[in-house]
Amino acid sequence: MEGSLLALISQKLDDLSIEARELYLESRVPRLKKPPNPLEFYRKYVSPNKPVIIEGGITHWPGVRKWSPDYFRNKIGDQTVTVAVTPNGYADAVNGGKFVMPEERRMKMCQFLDILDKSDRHNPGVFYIQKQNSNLTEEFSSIIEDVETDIPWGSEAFGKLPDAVNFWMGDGRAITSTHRDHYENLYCVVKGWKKFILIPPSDLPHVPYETYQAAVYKQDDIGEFQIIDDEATGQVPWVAVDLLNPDLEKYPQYAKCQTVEVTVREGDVLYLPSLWFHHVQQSHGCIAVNFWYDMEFDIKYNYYKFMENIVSLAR
Ligand SMILES: O=C(O)CCC(=O)C(=O)O
Repeated sequence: MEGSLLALISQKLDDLSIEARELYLESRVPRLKKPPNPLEFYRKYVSPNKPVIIEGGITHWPGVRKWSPDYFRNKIGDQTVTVAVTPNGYADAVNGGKFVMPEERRMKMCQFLDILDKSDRHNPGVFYIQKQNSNLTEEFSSIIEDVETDIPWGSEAFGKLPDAVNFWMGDGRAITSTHRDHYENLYCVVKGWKKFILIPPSDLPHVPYETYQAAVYKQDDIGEFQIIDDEATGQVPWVAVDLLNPDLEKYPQYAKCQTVEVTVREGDVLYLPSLWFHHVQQSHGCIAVNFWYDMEFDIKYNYYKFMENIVSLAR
């Protein structure tokens, strides 16, 4: 009886993701040529929880013309910044059966730029400015005049100012592993490009999860990276499948996910709705700024949490 009930629940969860595709999801992320007005943005994208690209949405920012390694060297070269360092480009990702977080280093911006342009060859590892604590306002306040501190049509649609504004810059080998956030995300590429692989929240039943011991990378005296358990953080549930090389023998249910790929180019804005899974790659030296608006904890959130509970029963 229990087995047949679980099979029935699994079938209904499959139906849910198929129906979401039939009813409202698209196989490609639509592209707008100009910023939407707040009402249109809310009605067509935020309310149905659908991603969209706004081409050229930030080309009026002075940073799109001005930001470059030379400009940063002159303007903020002596500024101390926080950098995530890993041996392989994967920060906050599964390695060797553990969930491994990066070593966080504080260094001058000019040192980081030397490492990025390879004029400093003494630093093995992949360096990525990716601290998500509103680091634009905290660590990059001297260049804030080159951008806007919110996206006006977004803030009007969300009915508030962003909860965090983050600055990202790093190595082309840096990859953000698949995860989801409870934020509405307006992701702006200032230089280079980012490639997102997206999975809609309705595919949650097919996204394999495992629980891993948390750990951090630590570079030792001879330059090798060790993985040290982080007992305080304990066990972390994380997406178990590598979207670039999915192991379908181990995780056959992943084959039912329908991923959508989208490249965000210089000057473009991606609206990444809350709870969508995302995996991110980038061009070398790519610079981005993103705005996180905490999602509404409304009926949509309630339904999603309910689905999470049902999925954990059926797994
Ligand atoms: O740009 C990246 O590497 C990751 C972005 C991301 O995960 C986010 O904005 O939530």
